[in-house]
Amino acid sequence: MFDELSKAVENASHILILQADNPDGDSLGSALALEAIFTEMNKRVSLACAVDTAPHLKHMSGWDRVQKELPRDVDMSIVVDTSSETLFELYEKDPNFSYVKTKPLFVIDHHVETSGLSYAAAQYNLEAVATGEAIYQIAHELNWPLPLDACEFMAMAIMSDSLGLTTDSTTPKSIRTIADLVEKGVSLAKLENNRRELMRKEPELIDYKGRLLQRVAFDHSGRIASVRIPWAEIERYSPLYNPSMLVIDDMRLTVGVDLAIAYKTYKDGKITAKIRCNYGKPIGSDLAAHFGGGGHPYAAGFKMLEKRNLDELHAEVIKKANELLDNLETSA
Ligand SMILES: [Mn+2]
Repeated sequence: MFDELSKAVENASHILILQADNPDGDSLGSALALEAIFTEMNKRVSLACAVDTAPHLKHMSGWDRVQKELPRDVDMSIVVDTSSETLFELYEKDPNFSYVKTKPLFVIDHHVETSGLSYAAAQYNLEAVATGEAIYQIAHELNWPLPLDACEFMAMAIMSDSLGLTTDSTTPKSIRTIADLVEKGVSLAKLENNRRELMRKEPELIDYKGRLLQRVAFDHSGRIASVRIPWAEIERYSPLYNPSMLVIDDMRLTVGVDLAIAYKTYKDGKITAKIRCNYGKPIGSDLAAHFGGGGHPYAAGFKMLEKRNLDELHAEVIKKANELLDNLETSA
């Protein structure tokens, strides 16, 4: 099944691993795992992504080897964790990407319901909870070497996309893959500790979080929790942490709450809203869409293009959320 990929890797001396414009723990872990595998096979490997690596992913050592610039002398490339051309908008404008596309390009992904990349030599869209799991399967079948760092990166990729093996798409095979990786020497405790070290917050953020929590307002009989973050606080605390992310999960995890909303007012007076819904109340994307935004059923957001009074806007949000929650309950 992976013949074409196997032959291309065998014949290549310089391999490029590409992440799309929305890098996450799975794509970075997968890229670093392939780098470790191919390095072990005495290949030269380059990593590229048009977007900066997010701060919360920097517990994966090697993240700083991911470059924005595309190399001009590769023999082949592998795109990890995406098969959508719209997610390569930034590189589409880069003349070096046209060069990359003249060489065999492979896709390793696990999102089965996508259109694919028209210029790919072959696409491997495996049924797996993460691209990390797909890579393990391919490496196993092709007898690629699996050094310990490759195993650690695959485990991090799988744990990241499966939220610690708790998502709906986690299968017995995903869990067996993790078991295999642990057998090969991966310490999940060590990986989790590295991740948590990076999540530590500055002491002043603890004080700020306390103040934010005191300002959480409850509407609609306590079913909607909201908080407002003014520009002065965005300016002061954003370099340390995203203020809404400090409290939105505590708000969502309050007994009786169906959805949590964090509003931010920017310097120009424009308002954004981040929406998080609880399990069984998937109204996030519909609510956001009503205000010109979008997202997923449980995580969505919008940005008001014109200046609005926040009290009035909030009243409209409550009204619409109320309506959507009512519809949900009558249709259930
Ligand atoms: Mn993924």
